[in-house]
Amino acid sequence: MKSKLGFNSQVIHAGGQKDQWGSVVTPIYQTSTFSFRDVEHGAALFAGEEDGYIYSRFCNPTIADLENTIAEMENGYKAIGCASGMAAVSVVFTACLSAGAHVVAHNALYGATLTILGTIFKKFGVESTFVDTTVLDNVKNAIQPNTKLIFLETPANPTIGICDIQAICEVAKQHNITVCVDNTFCSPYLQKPLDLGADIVLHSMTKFINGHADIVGGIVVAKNKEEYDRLLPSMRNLGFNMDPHQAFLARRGLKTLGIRMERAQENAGKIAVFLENHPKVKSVLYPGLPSHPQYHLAQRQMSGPGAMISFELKGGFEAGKTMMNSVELAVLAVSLGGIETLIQHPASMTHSKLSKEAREKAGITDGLVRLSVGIEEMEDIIADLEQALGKS
Ligand code: LCS
Repeated sequence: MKSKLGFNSQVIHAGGQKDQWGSVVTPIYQTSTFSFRDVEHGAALFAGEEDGYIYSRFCNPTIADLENTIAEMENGYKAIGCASGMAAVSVVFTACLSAGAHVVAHNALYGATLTILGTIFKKFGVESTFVDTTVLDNVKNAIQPNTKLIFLETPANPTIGICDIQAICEVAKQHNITVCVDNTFCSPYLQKPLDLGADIVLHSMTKFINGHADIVGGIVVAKNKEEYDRLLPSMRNLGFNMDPHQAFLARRGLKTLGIRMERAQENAGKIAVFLENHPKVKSVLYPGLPSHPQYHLAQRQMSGPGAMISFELKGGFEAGKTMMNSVELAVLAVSLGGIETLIQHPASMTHSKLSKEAREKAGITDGLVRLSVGIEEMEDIIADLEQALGKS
C-alpha cells in the first residue's frame, strides 16, 4: 500500500518507530547509549546478528525514523543521517576516496565543498578537477584512469546550472566511477537522482528538507547495500552523526516539504518573471524561465523548477549591494530553502573562500545575487524587491 501513495502521503507516513505507547510521532530518544539484556544480546547487536540500538553515534530510533523516511523518498536502499550537509559531503569523500584518487566535480558547488576538495582532501593526496559539468564533454574530458568519483550539484549553488544526471551516469558506468549528486536545491520532491542512475545522493537538510531555518543537518542516501556498507563506517567512526533532537526537528519539517515547495516554487516562478522584466536587472538564472541555458533539461529531469533564483543587476555589485541593504521583508542571510525569503551575495559570503579566478571560471560574478524564495505572500515579496531595486 505505502509504495502506491503520493508524495505528501508517503512523506507523512513513511519511516516511524513503533513504541510501547503507540506514539504517533517518533519521540526524541535523548540517550547516548542503549542497555543490553545480557552479554549475548550485546554481542549479537555488535555482530549485526540482531536488529537494535547500541550507541547514539551509530544510530538512534529518532534518527532511524528520519533516515528510513528519506531513503524511501529518494528510492534508495538506506540513508545515513549526518550532523550537517558538510558532514554528509565528508562521509562521501572519506568513504569513496583515498590517496591517489581523482575527483571530477562541478566548478560551481557550494563553497565549502569546493574548499575541502582543494585543501583538506588535497592534503591527503586526492586530486580534483573542477569543470562546468553542465557540459557533458567537459565531464568526459576530465576523466582520468584514477577517477573514482564524479560529484555534482544540480541545480548548482549559486549559478543554478543544471547537469544531465542520466547522461553523466552513463559515462561514469563505462569507467566504473561512482556518481554522487548533491540534491539540496531540489529535495526529493523535485528530483530523484538515484532513479536517473546516481549511486549516492546527499542533502544539506538545513535547507528544504527541514525548511524552518532552525537546525543544521545532512543526510546521505545509498542506492544499494554495497554502497551503504561502504559509506556507513565513515559516519560512525569519524563521528559525523546527527543528534536525536536535530533529527526530530528535521523529521517534523520534512512532513510539509511538498506543500512548502509547491508554494515557494509558485512564488519563485512569478518573482523570476518580475525580475526578468525589471529595467534594472541584467539577467536572471531560474530553471523555470525559457532563458535558462538548460531549460529543456530542467523540464525533463526535475518535476518543477524550484525556489532558488540568482540574478545580476545592470549596475553590477554596487547596485546589488544597495539592493541587499534595502530589503525589508527578505532577510539578508546565507542558507536557503526555509519558509522565509533570504537574499545573499555569493562572492562576498558563501563563495568568498574561493579565489576570484575560480569564482569567475564558475560564473560566480561579483554582481551575482542569490535569492531563496520563501512561502510569504508573493505580492509582499515582489513589493519588497521592487522598493529595494528602486534604491539601487
Ligand atoms: N550542499 C549545498 C548545495 C549547500 O548549499 C550547502 C550549504 C551544503 C551542502 C552544506 O550544508 P550545511 O553543512 O551548511 O548543512 N549551503 C549554504 C548556503 O548556500 N549558504 O549557507 C550554507
